[in-house]
Amino acid sequence: MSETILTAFADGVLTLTLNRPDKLNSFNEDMHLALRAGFQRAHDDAQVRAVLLTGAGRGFCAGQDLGDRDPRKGGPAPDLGETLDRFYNPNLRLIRSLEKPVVCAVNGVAAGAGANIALACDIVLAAKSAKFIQAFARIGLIPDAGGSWSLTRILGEPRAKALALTAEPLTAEKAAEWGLIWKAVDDGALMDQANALTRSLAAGPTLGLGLTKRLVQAAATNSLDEQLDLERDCQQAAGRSADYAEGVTAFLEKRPARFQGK
Ligand code: T3D
Repeated sequence: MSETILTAFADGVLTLTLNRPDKLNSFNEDMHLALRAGFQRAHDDAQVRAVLLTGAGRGFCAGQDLGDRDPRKGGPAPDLGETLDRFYNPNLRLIRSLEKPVVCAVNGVAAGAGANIALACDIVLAAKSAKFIQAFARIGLIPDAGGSWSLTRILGEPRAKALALTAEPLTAEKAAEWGLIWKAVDDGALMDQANALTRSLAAGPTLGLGLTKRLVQAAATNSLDEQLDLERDCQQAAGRSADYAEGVTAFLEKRPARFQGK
């Protein structure tokens, strides 16, 4: 059986490629667990300074493998609350809590939970031909994998509701125009740009970048006072890092900095 997640490591970048191209990289249990192992490695391994998530073949990810949910096979209705708890939500939490940059290169259609896993990443680049589809409404489900949260926070209720209720495809360019993703790029340039971006983040002051991620995420629920306190604490930690000393020294010596992520 082929691997459902392809893993590669170079220059501080852990690249995780969803690899069920015949099914548009839709999720089965094995792929959930392999993705979780990849993000857990990113948490545990100090050599990993940034993560790049992408898909094999023409799609990024079509969400849940619906072949595994075929009601015609009989049996009781599945407990989808349980599958979210067991499979989707742990991966969402690992991505959001990882204090290292996660870049997502959306190489093709991103539907259902596939779209929302992309949106959980820190910087999303998408091929211009890619589309984001909140496909849940087509099959009687609700937006999961954090979609009801991220769509609403990023886009506001009017656009979040329209996308979720209609399941209308959103082009990559429109997603970028709306601020849902960072950039839509020419298809042929996607992986070069995503690789270059992730490598440059991995070579950066990743301790400070991780703290920055924590701050931006906390801002959504913190009051200004809470956020000012958190900025103080994070700046205190950043100010004690070797990377800060190196950054200032490199500036004064007029040379590129050599950051170590600590
Ligand atoms: O169940 C739980 O645990 C709860 C969690 C749910 C999370 C969810 O993600 S629910 C939403 C599930 N996803 C969908 O509803 C999307 C289903 N797919 C599509 O609507 C379309 O495939 C796309 C719009 C994504 C792409 O359309 P198109 O025309 O480019 O490709 P296609 O021809 O439909 O698909 C190509 C192949 O991939 C095809 O297989 P075949 O006929 O060549 O053998 C198709 O069946 C397969 N495929 C695509 N999506 C899925 C899939 N197979 C299984 N599950 C899929 N989700």
